Amino acid sequence: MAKATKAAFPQVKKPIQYEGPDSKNPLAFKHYNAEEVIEGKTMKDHLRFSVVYWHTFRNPLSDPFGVGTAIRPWDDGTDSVKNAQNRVRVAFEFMEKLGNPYYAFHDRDVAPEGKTLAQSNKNLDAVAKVLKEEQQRTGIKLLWGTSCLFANPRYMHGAATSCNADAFAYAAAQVKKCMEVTKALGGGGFTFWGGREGYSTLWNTDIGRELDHLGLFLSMAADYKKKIGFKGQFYIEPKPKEPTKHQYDSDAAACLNFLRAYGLKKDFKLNLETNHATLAGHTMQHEMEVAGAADALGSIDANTGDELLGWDTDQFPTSVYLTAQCMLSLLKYGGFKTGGGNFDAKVRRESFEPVDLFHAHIGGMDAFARGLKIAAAIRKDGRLAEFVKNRYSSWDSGIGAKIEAKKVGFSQLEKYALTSKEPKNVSGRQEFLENLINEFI
Ligand code: XLS
Ligand code: NI
Ligand code: NI
Repeated sequence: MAKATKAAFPQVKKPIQYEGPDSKNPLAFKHYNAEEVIEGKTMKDHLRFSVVYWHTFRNPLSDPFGVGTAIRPWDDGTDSVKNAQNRVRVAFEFMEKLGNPYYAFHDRDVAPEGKTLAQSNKNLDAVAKVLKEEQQRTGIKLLWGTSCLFANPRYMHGAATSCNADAFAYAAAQVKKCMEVTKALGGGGFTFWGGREGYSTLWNTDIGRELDHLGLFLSMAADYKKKIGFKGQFYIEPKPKEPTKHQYDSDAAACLNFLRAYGLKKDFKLNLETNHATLAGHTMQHEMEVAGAADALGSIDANTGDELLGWDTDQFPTSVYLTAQCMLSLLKYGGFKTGGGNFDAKVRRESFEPVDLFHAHIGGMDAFARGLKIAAAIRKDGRLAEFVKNRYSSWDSGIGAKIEAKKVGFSQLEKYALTSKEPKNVSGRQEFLENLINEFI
């Protein structure tokens, strides 16, 4: 099948090129040079950029105070399957020109929801057919699929944690289908963001029961994954609030605890999102380190919030300090295996033209490419890693090594403390280290 009939992005005639840091061309990369090799791997393979269908192709750019402003000339304004199929071709034209290797979707952003579940499944199949054609035509791959279990009113009380068992069943059926489609499209993963899995008031909520149901739901998903031989990675995406007052998957640590409690740790990794981290009162670096240390760092939703706004603004990442921190943690834990740098981000309501989608993604890709270069330079320099290593050197021999090897208990330690001098501390050198990092920014 052919591409979208009329070019949807006439300002961008050919793929965005790398022109280097001195370029003044707004439609060129200044830092993202896909084939440039860093630490033995191309930038493309390190960063594994992914475009999200929901924000980039479905977000009308409305806010609680006003209607959508987005101009998307290819969209005929209907909820038809035909319009959805045409939009797929536009999406792939965009991604071909941008040069990102991956994309991600929710079942309900790619295809319209029908009057019945059977009709919705049929619609999804009809659109997935075009997704497959376009994937084959362009070589762009599906990073992960996910089910929208939060927009339809049937999920107002949650999906897996709904008080209504019928909603749970419906959600299971929806995930089953979406997992099948994700598998058919060769998807690298499947994400569970806990849309409305949480509560608005404790007066009507049985937390224990709801968490048990969430555990059951995810176990069933893992069973079904094995049953159909879907090899993709499962991810949980932490977020502390919004839309509910308290989301059960509040942060990386809460998710890890949940996964361990329900015996699911082996089946899931985390998909961390910067804006969710900050809503949880953490930095993204904190979340990445918590996940990395638990061998659960799977993928990232590469966006950012606004320090002065307390909600999920899902902005494109532009802070090099942030991306350098992300890339340092990522490289430290061995890089992406199945995951990627997924731009779960939307242009501002005032940036309503199609070309703004290019500016936004180019900026995010360049910011991460710079972060990668900075992180690699810090690692090559070695002073930071050396400092941390030395800081823990008391554990490498003597009593520290004995503790780590579980060779001593409280009695031996008491004996040791009674016969040793007062523990001698050395400076943490925070300011020295902050200055060191700034040498590279
Ligand atoms: C919402 C989430 C969502 C997930 C996918 O805040 O970030 O977009 O990434 O369901
Ligand atoms: Ni997200
Ligand atoms: Ni989000």
